[in-house]
Formats: sequence, structure tokens, C-alpha cells
Amino acid sequence: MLMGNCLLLFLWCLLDKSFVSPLHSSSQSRLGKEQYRNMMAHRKHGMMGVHRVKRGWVWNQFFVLEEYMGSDPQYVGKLHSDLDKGDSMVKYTLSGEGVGSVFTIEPRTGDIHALRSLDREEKPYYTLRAQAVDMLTGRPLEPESEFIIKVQDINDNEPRFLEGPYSASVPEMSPVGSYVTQITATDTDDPTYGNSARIVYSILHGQPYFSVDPKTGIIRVALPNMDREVKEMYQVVIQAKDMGGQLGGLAGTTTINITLRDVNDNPPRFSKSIFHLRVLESSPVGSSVGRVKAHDLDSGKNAEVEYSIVPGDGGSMFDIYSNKNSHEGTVILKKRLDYETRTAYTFKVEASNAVIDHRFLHLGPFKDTATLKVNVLDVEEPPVFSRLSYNMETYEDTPVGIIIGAVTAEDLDVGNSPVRYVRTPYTHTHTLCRHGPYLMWHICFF
Ligand SMILES: [Ca+2]
Ligand SMILES: [Ca+2]
Ligand SMILES: [Ca+2]
Ligand SMILES: [Ca+2]
Repeated sequence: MLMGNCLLLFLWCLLDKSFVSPLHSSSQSRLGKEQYRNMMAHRKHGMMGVHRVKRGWVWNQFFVLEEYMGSDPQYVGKLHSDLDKGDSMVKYTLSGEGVGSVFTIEPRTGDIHALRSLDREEKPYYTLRAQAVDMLTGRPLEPESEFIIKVQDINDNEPRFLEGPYSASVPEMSPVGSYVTQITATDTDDPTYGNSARIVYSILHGQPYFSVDPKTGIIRVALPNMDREVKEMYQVVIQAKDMGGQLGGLAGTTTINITLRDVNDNPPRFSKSIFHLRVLESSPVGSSVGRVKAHDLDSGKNAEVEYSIVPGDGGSMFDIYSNKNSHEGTVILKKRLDYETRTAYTFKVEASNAVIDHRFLHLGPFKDTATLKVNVLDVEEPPVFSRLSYNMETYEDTPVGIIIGAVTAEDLDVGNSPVRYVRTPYTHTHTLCRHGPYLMWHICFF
């Protein structure tokens, strides 16, 4: 009969001081008492039948410390049956995961040993089955019983940032506390046991500009008025330390490259207050007179400058166009010039940002003005006849040499060069030619 007999998994290891980790002594002793109570209950229930026995075996775990470095096999625990009276008539057998390769049992004593060091992060527990059989007949003395050997964690893994190095960005001039990014370290040690996987974040490099939340790994702005135009890139080094950040914990680090994004906090500014341009009086309408530029320290749209001519007398002859790529303003001739009428024009041009950020208006005004002086250059122009055509009448018998009329051309240029008249024999249009110091017009007769 099996009644009254049962296979007991004695956790001798609980009594073995070498097993108890100094890190877990309090929880271990609680576990020991509970297991002992369960074991006693199990003994009592075991008298009532095997199936009750199995249900009572809630404590049936062994523990083995991971990464054991001792020269001898690590003692795990001891199987014991009530039928074992110490007369060597009971033989203990083991089956299941790792039997033979990882775990071995001494058949007569029931002592279980681990043959090699184990890694909890590779395999946290092993499921095995134990049985007590008659030494002589091999007949099972009681049903097979399943139990597990749990690999107990030690802190042998540092926190790691699996996705680093990281990149993040935040607008310049962000207020203190602004969210930048969140980073997370992974610790493969047992998160349910002790502090081996309890991570605390700290900043090693990057203060006073940024801070990290010790628990969440959220990185925030820590300094007000950070200006992209002064410094754009920051390298922040964050450490994650286990054991709650305590001394002796293992640590891993990562780098976060943080870029300040541009905001429009700089107005365009002309490099000088007066620009001098020159233009030939003969320049056609629409031609370029010259360029002006206002510098804007921002980038992209925030550096785009729109130019305009401040309404007034001098500017009516010109237009100005904004070039989005070069950020320059091109001055264009709007009307025909005449040196003899006016030799210079003075007017104001304005440069303003196309996109204004109202949060930074106090840093403005986001426009600037400069004076433009355009000098008109004289061009030697042909003399101009007093009329487009002349009609002259004479009698058919008028003698040679008699004056029948006069044409008049005038050089309007400054200096008023003399005009010479010659007859153009074969053409019906007047054409310009030049001889020596004189400007001469051929005159035609229709
Ligand atoms: Ca571990
Ligand atoms: Ca750890
Ligand atoms: Ca700007
Ligand atoms: Ca800016």
C-alpha cells in the first residue's frame, strides 16, 4: 500500500548556508518557513492518498544559483521518501530536462547536483520528475512526482541601450522642462526578484542643458533660451545603472545627439546702411540694376527675406524682387532713364521675414531698412534731328548751289559734341556711322 508513504522533496538546501544568497536572505527565510509549513501539510495529506499528495506539493521547487563558479558540482537538494528507512532499499531516479547533462542524482541518497554553471537568462527553470523505486525489484514505490529546479538570479547583466546611439531634436528657445525624447535600457536579469534589474538613469554628459528622469529615462530641456544660432548640436551621455543606482550596481551608457530645431528668433539685417548702385542710362526697362542683401541668422523659411521699396519719389523708377535661394533682393529698372534729366536716385528698401513667429516678436522688429543710391551713367547717344522727316520744295530749274532748306540735329549728351551732316546716297532710312571725333548722321531723302 502506498497509503502513509510519500516521496518528500526535502529542501535541504534551505538549511545549507552556502545556498542562501546574502542579497536575498530575508525573502529566503520567509520562503523557507512557508515551504516547511507546506511540507508538513503535505506529509499529513500524504497519508490520505497520492492524488492529495500531488496537490499539496506547492513547495516542490529547488533552487540553484546561476553562474556558480565552484570547482565541485553545485549541491541542489535532496529527494527523500518516507519509505526510505536508511537501509538502502530505496533508489531515487530523475528524468526530465537536463538530466544527465545538467543535473545528476545520487541514487541511494537522493542528492541532486548541478554538473555545470547555469545561466538564468538563458533558461530560468528546469522541469524534472522524481521517483522512488524498490532497489531490488525496480518497482515504483509511489507515483512519479514533478518538480522544478529554479535558477536563482544574480546580477550578472548590466543595463543595455539596445537602440542607441539615439538622435533627437527640440526647438531652440524651448522652456525648461520641454520633452526631448525618452530612452529605455534593458536589463535581462530577473525583474521580479531583488534589484538586479531595477534601473536608475543619470546624465553623465550634457548638463546643464538637458536632464534625465531617473525612473522613466525621459530627457528634457534643463536650460532656458538655448539658441541654435549659438550652438546647434549637443551630445548627451546617459547612464543606466541597476541595483536601483546603488554602489556596486552594473551600468551601461548611451549617447543621444540632440539637435536644436530652428525658430524665427532673428530678424534680417542689412550689412550696411547705404548701398551704392550704378546703371547706364541706356539700360532697358526690366534689366537688373544691382543686388542688395540682408542677412538672417536663421535657416530655411525663417531666413527667407522679402524686399520692398519704401514708397517715395526716388523709388518710383525701380522695382525689387526677392530671391528665395540667395536671399538677395534684385533691383530692377521700371522706367527708362535719362542722364540728362536726372543723374541719381535715392530711396529706401525694406527687408522683412516672410514668416513671423509671434512668440519672438519681442526680439524684433523683424525687418530692416537701408538707403539705396543709384547713380545714372551717361551714354554717348546719337544726335537727334529736330523732326522725324522734312519736306522741302524747290523749282525744277533751281540752279545748283541754291539753298532749298535746312535740317537740324542736336547732340543731347553732356558736352554737346559737334554734329556733321552727310548725304546717304542709296538708302531710304537714316543710319548711324561714326568718323573721328564727330558723330555724323546720314540723312535720307524720300
Ligand atoms: Ca542574472
Ligand atoms: Ca542587472
Ligand atoms: Ca529670421
Ligand atoms: Ca533661429
